[in-house]
Amino acid sequence: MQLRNELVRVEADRTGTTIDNLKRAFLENLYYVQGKPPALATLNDYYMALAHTVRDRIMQRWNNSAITYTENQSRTVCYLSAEFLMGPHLGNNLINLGLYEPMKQAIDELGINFDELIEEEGEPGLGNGGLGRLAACYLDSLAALEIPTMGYGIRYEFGIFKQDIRDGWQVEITDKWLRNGNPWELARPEWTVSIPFGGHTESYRNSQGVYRARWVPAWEVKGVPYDTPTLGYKVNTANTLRLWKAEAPESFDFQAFNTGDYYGAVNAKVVSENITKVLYPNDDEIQGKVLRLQQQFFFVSCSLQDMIRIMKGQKIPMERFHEKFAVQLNDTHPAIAVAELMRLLVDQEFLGWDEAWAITQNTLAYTNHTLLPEALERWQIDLFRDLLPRHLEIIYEINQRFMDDVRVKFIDDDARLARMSLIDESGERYVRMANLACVGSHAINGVAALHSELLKQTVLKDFYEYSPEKFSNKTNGVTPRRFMVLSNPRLTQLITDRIGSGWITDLEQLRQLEQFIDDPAFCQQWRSIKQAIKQDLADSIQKDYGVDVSIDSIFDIQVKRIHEYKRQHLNLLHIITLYNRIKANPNIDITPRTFLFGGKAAPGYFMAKLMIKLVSAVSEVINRDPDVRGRIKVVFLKNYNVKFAQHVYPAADLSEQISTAGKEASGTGNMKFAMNGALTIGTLDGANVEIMEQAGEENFFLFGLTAEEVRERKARGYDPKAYYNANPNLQLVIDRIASGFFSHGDKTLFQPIVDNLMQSDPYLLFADYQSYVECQDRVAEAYRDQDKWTRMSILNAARMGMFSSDRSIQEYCDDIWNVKPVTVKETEGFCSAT
Ligand code: GLS
Repeated sequence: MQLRNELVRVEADRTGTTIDNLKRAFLENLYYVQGKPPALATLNDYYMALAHTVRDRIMQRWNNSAITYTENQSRTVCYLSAEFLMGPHLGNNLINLGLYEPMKQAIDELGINFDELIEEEGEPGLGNGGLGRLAACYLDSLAALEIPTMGYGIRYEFGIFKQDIRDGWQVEITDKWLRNGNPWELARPEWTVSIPFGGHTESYRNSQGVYRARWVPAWEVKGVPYDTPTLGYKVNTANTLRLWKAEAPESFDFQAFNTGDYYGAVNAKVVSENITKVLYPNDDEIQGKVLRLQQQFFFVSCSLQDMIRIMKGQKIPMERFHEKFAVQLNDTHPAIAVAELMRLLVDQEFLGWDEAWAITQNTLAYTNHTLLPEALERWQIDLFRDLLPRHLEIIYEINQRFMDDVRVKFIDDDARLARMSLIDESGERYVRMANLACVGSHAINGVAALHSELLKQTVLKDFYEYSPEKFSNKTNGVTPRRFMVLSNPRLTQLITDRIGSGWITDLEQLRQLEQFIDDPAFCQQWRSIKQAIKQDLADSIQKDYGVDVSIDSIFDIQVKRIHEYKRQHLNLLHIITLYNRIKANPNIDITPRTFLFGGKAAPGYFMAKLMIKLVSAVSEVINRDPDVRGRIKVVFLKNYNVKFAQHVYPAADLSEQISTAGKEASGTGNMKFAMNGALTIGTLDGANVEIMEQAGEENFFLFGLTAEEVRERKARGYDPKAYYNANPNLQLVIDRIASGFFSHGDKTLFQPIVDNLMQSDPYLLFADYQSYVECQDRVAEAYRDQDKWTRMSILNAARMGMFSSDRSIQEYCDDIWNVKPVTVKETEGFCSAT
């Protein structure tokens, strides 16, 4: 059956963009999609009507992109990631469509508060933090750069938990983000795939009498794709984020049902659907649970099978898989793709091993996102074999060939062979996913210059020595559309008034702002915008927490996942130091500060949760102590997420990037703060190094040991007590915590933190304490000269051009993916594809 290729004129209510069109479209969607007359409509109904009005205006671009890519058989980037932390879609889509202002006007004219509708949208929290948000920024830039792209991931029914704070403790609440429906996605059940699990393998002879292997799985689940468009900024490109939902096969229950085992039959359905039920809430740490491996294999197999379907649909021979697709592995979470692509090509498409291997290596590339040993993924052999018996065979085969190559390249070096093997045999046996990713990829990269160097010197040293040509650095970036244009409209306006709007897609143009640092009017505007944004945040803090904060204080902000290596507790040591100074001399002249914290702790991470409790405990004492006289305020902002982040970055004066050097792979919050004119206090860690290089040392508050010094200090035998004994201020801080001063006299509550620091201090807080406090004193001093501070703020923003994700993505396109932009054609009406 084939529709005649007729041109259909589309109704203005679907695509029109005059204020009148937009108003009519909104009312129509309210009536016909939400099924509500205005008199009965809720705020959510209004939001949904607006979302549908926007979605209608995306469809033409989305369909035209699909048609263009299909007709041109375009080379396509497939970004495989277990996490996509997209944030709210509505405002962002309006920005990318260039419809933000007209839509605001239309909605306001209808007497509805547009900003409230924007705030009404929840967010799909399908990620933990930086890694998932990076994937989202990259989709934005890929579309902006008109690169044909598929994002592939998991449609978790429950995303990252909602965080409440009760009595100072984190409480986790499930995130039912799909409760009110999701207007941004379309289910595509027609492209459902089947995912096998368990069972055994066997060999058989094919019709030519050749032995082949075959997997006889014990069970299977269906993968149903749900598509969300990802728009490029003011271009026709609309790419697809395809997230997979696990469902039970329709026929699964017949046997059990016929034998009367109704419960067993239904239970099988529950088990299948569990696979995509919930996101594991750990950042920078693995969860060695079988369900996690199921999730990984599930979405990888769904995605690779989908690519094969697309190849066949476009009649491209399978030998050209690597020419059609560039597949990026976002960390090792999708590393099973190495074995799965081999299985699909060899067992199902009947390619020879060597040809399949060349295709696999040429297709895949791997990004490493962390050096932390607790994040290196490995799977127990038995668990792995039970779930993926054929993949274990394939991995053994890859390993045997690989070991043979290493053996001749590095002769008589058994220790090296043992380290590089895909199988860890030092004790209990494991499959090493980073090794698998390295061997199966043609390119390997870290996410900041320092991190990429350390990768070569430490965790991936052997792989670097074996194939140095595979390694490169791709420093992370963030999208200026969401993190400047959408979240900071006032600054965006000021900048655009001065230098035009070219910077939005070419962030280096912000350099032009440097010419205005001696222009008092510009500086004054810059400063008053910052103050106005701080006032908005202050108002919301007053409303939500009942705490008064002054916009004349330094807004000193640390928002990120709570982790010992990120050292929120070092920040606290400084706060308590200031407090002790005030207690010792209540009339001391200190620069007022508002310390804001935000971030989630992994539910099973005891120390991180105790750190949240310590922030709350310290804030309770300080905020109400009359001696402080409001000069210091401390607030823990609950449920930090993308939506809230958009209000936080623009309001910051000071960005805390204080991880132990060598531990933070890159960081991306550091970039978002600096773009919005915050100054950074930080260590030489991750991308801080490059941020300081760009901003200039004189515009950056640097403290602490370098990664090299940290290594030396540890090698020499680090003794935190020596620092404690030598530093009376540090002593007083620790003693106050230990004494129960912040815990209503309870000496045991924070003892785990105190003991950890006194006995081992694995993240060297004590070694960096003095340097940090002195640096914070320089911050306080600098803030007193508002003119100078404002100039530094402008220079920071002006020099952050390289941290646009457009730059990062351009580098991936040129050096790793070898992919070029494809301009999507514009049509007036729409027509059926022929
Ligand atoms: C992370 C790193 O910890 C961050 O430093 C990095 O910015 C981010 C994106 O590359 O990846 N790795 C991880 O497991 N979670 C992260 O946020």
